[in-house]
Amino acid sequence: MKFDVLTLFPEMFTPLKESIIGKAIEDKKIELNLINIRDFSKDKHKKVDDTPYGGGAGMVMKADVVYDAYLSVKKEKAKVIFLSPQGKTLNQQKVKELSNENHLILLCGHYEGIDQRVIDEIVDEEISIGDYILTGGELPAMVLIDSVSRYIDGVLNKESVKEESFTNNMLEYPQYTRPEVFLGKKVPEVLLSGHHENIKKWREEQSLKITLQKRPNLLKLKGKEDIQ
Ligand code: 4GM
Repeated sequence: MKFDVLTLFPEMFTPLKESIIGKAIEDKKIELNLINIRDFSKDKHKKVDDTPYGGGAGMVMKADVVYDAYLSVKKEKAKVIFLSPQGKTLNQQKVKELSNENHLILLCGHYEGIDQRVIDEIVDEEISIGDYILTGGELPAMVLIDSVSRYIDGVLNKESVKEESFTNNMLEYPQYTRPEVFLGKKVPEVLLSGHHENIKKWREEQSLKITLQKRPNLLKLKGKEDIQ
């Protein structure tokens, strides 16, 4: 999977170079290409934004600068995603669908927004990470890259993807490790029994109980918007 990110703040993506995603980039399982939109300003002051037509507060990113940044990475088969509060909310189903693409171009806005004409011209899909406003699309782009990369072969071990939360719309059972007693609390006996069938049954019961308690709506989706 290749991610091209069009942004005014490429340095914001440094955290993706850590941990599992960092390793996936090193191992060439995913490719992260950061494009600084400012490099495409033709202006001698490297201006990328201007005041909105019709008046009002804030600045608007200029259509021609964003378009030239896009042309520098444009490919026939790439899907262009604009991270915006107006988009469809990202969920695990969508994450999985996106992981089947080979090339995503992520457009990150800042200031008050981007000139609508370039959005209409280049964007295939508008995605939001939730109903709240951020100062830019960079954090949403990072959330998308992280969540999608987990489904790319060789990024996680297969067991982790299979057993995690939201698999079949169920939350995960609780986990325990040494010591056997912590602050007077003992690890559930069944997990020490070595009886694999009982352990499996106990974990399934826990998953169901926790899902009912914390996210009952997920159960309603069972079998409808299935994740795996
Ligand atoms: C307005 C238009 C995405 C604001 C375009 C971006 C929240 C989300 C921005 C933009 C954002 C979200 C920047 N805030 N909920 N702010 O996914 O890029």
